[in-house]
Amino acid sequence: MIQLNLSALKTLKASGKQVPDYRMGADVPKIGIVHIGPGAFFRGHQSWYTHTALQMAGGDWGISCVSMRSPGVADALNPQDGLYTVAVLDAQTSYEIIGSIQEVLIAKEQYTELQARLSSADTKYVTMTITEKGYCLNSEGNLDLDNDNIKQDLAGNQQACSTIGVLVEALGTRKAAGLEPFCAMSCDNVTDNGKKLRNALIQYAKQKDASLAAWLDDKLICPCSMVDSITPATDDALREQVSSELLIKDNWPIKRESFVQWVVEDCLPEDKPAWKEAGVTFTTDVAGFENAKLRLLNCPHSSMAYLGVLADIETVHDAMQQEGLVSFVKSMIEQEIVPSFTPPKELDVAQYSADILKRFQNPAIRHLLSQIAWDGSQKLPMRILPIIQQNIVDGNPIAQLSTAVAAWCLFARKRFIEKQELVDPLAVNMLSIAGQCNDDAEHDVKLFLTMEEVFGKSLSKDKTFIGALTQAYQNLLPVLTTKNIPWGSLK
Ligand code: CS2
Repeated sequence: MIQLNLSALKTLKASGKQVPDYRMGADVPKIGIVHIGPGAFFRGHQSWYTHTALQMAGGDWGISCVSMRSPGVADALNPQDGLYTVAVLDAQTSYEIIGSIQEVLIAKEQYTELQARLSSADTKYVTMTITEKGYCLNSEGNLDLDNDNIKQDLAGNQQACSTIGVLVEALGTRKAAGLEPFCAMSCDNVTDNGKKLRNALIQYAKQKDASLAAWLDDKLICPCSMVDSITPATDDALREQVSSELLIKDNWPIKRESFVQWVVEDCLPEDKPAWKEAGVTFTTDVAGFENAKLRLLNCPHSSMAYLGVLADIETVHDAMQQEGLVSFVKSMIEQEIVPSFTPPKELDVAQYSADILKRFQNPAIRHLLSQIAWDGSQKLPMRILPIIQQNIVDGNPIAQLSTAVAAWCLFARKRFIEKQELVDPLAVNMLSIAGQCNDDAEHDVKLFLTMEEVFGKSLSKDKTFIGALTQAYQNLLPVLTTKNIPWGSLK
């Protein structure tokens, strides 16, 4: 068993094993891209697209990754030259060694190097997968100036700890050096992700330096994008599978389904990797694709996660074996989600939705519902609540979507009752509310609706929503003790 690194690849190649790697024998490329948040999704998706682009068209685009919090990815990938395996687990299983990552920096300890990378003339793109909470937005989608990290960064007496603060510092350095801004690309499940990122950067700059904010408003390009591939967290089973299949020790392989899609707003600078050749879709209507994906994949995902965890169901595949849950999700899609938005003209919504449910059936992918349940306070405002708001305006039903929100409330209570960790930036608030619940539906729902960071000012006071959520909560309440979802009584 040899450690995965360039020399290991050369050995493997010499052995005749098919180990495609664009860096085999090539010079180490320039760093043209800095990526913030090198988690599993990025390494199964954008980093794979850039690697594929290099395989197809060559070039010297290399990625410098930045971990804003933990050293785990750096400790795993740096000893193996940034190389790692993507295992595609679907009807067929395949492995590919990805070579687009050149280094992983740890922001806290390597802040000077990080700023040097971001302000280098070579760096043309900064991409990010920092999850919904990483943008420090309020419920209106603007920069939350009361966010602890933003306040600390604006105070300016220590190195920045928020992505927004780190990027604006580097953009200021680029402006002073007479360079153009880098193109900043959000690759998260955030509605209008490029617009919100751009606004947050400019709103932050306005607090520090009005001329920088004006320069950014004039020059900064932040394309919107929609990203999609089901990429569960890595587990030891995958590490063992990769080492026995490839005869190498990969510290942190990635697994994902075969489906992968990246839709990017067609406003990028000319100079870019061959992403189009690699299969990236460039379009002016990202919003349509983003709406379709958030509403037809992520909304059902979260609904299944909270209902499934309440019923002690473990994975998405397991949930798809539960007839009651599947018919509830299908009915929610048809009755309440599809009527809520206008899809891109080229998208066959029925087929797209059916394909997503088929992807959820993938028996080779063990996607934990408890992982999808993370950060619900940040996900609901992106993937469930906007649909409810739209349906109220349009006079369309919201009962099943309200059941999904009620399931999130009861999920918080389950975590409180069972003293289990609740992974969410608002966990303290959620658990405090859960601890005050007394099974009176009106009382309990009123408590959860005090979370204006989640529900916003209008929805938390909307009588139609309050009524529907209270009814849904009442219907679902027995599950806290029975762990049995009363599918028949759910709308
Ligand atoms: C999931 C997403 O964890 C979650 O919230 O809904 O990560 C989902 O797997 C991806 O958006 C699929 O593209």
